[in-house]
Order: sequence, then structure tokens, then C-alpha cells
Amino acid sequence: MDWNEDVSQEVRETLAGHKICMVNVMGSPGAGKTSMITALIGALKDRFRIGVIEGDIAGKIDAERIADLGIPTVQLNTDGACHIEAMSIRAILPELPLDSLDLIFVENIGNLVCPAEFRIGESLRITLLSIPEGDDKVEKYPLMFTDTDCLVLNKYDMLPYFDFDAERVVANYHTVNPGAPFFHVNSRDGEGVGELAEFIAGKISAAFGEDAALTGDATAAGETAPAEEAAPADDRS
Ligand SMILES: Nc1nc2c(ncn2[C@@H]2O[C@H](COP(=O)(O)OP(=O)(O)OP(=O)(O)O)[C@@H](O)[C@H]2O)c(=O)[nH]1
Ligand SMILES: [Mg+2]
Repeated sequence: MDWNEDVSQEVRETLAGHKICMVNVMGSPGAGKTSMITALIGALKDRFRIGVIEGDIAGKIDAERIADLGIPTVQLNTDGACHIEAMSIRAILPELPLDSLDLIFVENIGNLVCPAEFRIGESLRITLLSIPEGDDKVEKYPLMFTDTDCLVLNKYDMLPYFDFDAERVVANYHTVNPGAPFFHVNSRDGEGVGELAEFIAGKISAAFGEDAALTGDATAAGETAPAEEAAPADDRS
């Protein structure tokens, strides 16, 4: 773990040297990680040059989905490991055009346990929880919700069909991660993705200055409020 921390710091410094923000996307299998990254690419691609590292135990289905969008994408197969380690990111980074990127999304391996334990050089962590997974996950897998920068409640369009108490989830999340932002998102039709995109844009401009944005107004993005001011948890429209 100590060694992973050292390599993670090295990756962070490499990325900072290129003024790249790396976002570590974590969540269960099928929570909608690839769908959310796809939606965020749509929302951010005119402002930032985006690359993607697709983590999967096997196969390259998700990498092909993202590459089809014309985004520089590399597949990282862990051959059985349940998480990505910093060493793997360090090894695969040269396969991306680092001089022509501002933002890299890393889709971590689908699970709510080990990915949270390993830093990979990211500047921002996003934890996804989708409505069909159930509203008890923060209590059962607290580290995933403690050691993150924001929570995305994905598949929010499914709220009317599941016995999911969103207020309970947010209350539990704020018990382990006080004041941290959260977003209600439907990655399939894009609802809520704009607010999340502005949150990310604000983090990039805070880290690298307004110049980090190619064409957008990063200052305005930085002022955008996170989900505490977005749709209330009981808004099922
Ligand atoms: N209704 C609804 N379906 C969604 C949403 N987001 C994703 N899906 C669907 O959920 C399924 C899984 O989505 P993916 O994006 O592949 O999930 P993933 O987390 O990348 O899955 P793995 O890579 O296998 O861990 C797909 O059928 C998506 O169309 C959403 O917001 N609403
Ligand atoms: Mg995926």
C-alpha cells in the first residue's frame, strides 16, 4: 500500500506537469460508469481535450464504446484483479497523447470495495451508486463513500420503480463524508449530467487556472453549486 501511494504521487506529478486532471470513476458492475463517462464526454468535449483509460478484468467492450466517440482510449485489463493500481496507470499513461489532453477519465473495475483503497494518481474521485443497487450500500461499503470527492446517484430515472430512499443514502453519505457534494443523474438521457460536468470543470480550473478550459467559461463553472441545490431527493419527475 505504501508503495502504491508513492507511485500514485509520481503519477500525480506527471499529470500535473502536463496540466491534466485525472478522474477516478468507481462503482459496482453495471452502475453506469461507462454511460456516465460517455455523457460527460458529450458535456465537456468542447471545453477540454479528453482521454479515457478503461479498466476491466477482461475484454475491451467499454474501450471500444468510448473509442467510437473519437476519444483517445486505452484498455487496461487487470487479468483478475478487482481494482486498478497506480503502477498500472504509470505503465499505460504513455499510450495516451498526454501533450494533447486536459482531462482523463479512468473507469475503475466494477466493485464497491478495493478500488477505494488504492490511489491511482487521480485529482478527483467520483463514486457511482445506481438506484437498482439498493439504499443500504453506504452503510455496507463505507470507505467507497468516505474516500471520494462526490457521489453520483445514477439511474435516477429508476427511482419510481425501486424501494430506494435517496434521503437515507445522502444522510448516510454525509455521516461518513460531511458536506461532500452529490448529484442525481440519468446517464442515459443526460439529466443532471450538466451539473456534474460543471463540478468537474470547476475542479479543473481550480487546479490549473482558467486557461485549462479551451473555450469555456471556467470561472462560471467553478461557481456552479453541487447537488445540494439540485433536484431534491424526492423529486421523481
Ligand atoms: N435507466 C437507466 N439506465 C442506465 C443509466 N445509466 C446506465 N444505464 C444502463 O445500465 C447498464 C449498464 O451501464 P454501463 O454504463 O455499461 O455500466 P458500467 O458501470 O460501465 O458496467 P461495467 O463496466 O460492466 O462495470 C446499461 O444497460 C446502460 O444503458 C441511467 O442513468 N438510467
Ligand atoms: Mg463499464
